[in-house]
Amino acid sequence: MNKNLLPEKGIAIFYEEFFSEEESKYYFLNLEKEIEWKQEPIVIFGKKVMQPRLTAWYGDNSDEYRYSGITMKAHEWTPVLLEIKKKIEAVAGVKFTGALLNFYRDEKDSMGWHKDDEKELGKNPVIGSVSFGASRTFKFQNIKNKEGQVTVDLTSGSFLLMSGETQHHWKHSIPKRTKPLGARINITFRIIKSFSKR
Ligand SMILES: O=C(O)CCC(=O)C(=O)O
Ligand SMILES: [Mn+2]
Repeated sequence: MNKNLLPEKGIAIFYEEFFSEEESKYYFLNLEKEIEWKQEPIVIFGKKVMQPRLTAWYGDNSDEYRYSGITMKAHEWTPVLLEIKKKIEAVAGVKFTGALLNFYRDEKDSMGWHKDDEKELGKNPVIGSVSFGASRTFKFQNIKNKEGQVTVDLTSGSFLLMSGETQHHWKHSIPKRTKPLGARINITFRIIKSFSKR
């Protein structure tokens, strides 16, 4: 059985070799080529700065999704994204309706501390996160307890499933590294419960 990585107040189940090495290589090459990767600005403390990675947003319909102060318009699912989505849904027991994709070009690309708690995701979001390419360290930090930190190596072909109250009590990040690393693709599948009116 796959165990919960979190000691309390949330559920994060890690499936290390969810996809085979061969599948993972194929998915990496396909996504690197087929996805419309872009470097987008993000608003931090009211200031626009470029995100330290490339991103893309894919989903069931062409509605817009707000994420950290920016609005992204969904591209239509590609056949490969639908194939990956189907495989993780069989284990997660939910239907995902959108996915945020991240391309970390090297060890200098990163994602800062945040919670996946956009109101469009509802009260207790289910987030299915898959990784291909270079392994990166993923950190959880308990928001009340400084000592509460959990680290997991997100290896190629791994699947991390977050649910329950995780996004209320834990922040997560992908820190920059100093050791040279190759590229990594991450897909975080989400369920959009409501669309914001603008
Ligand atoms: O790259 C990762 O594993 C994390 C991505 C993430 O946290 C997000 O897209 O919200
Ligand atoms: Mn996140």
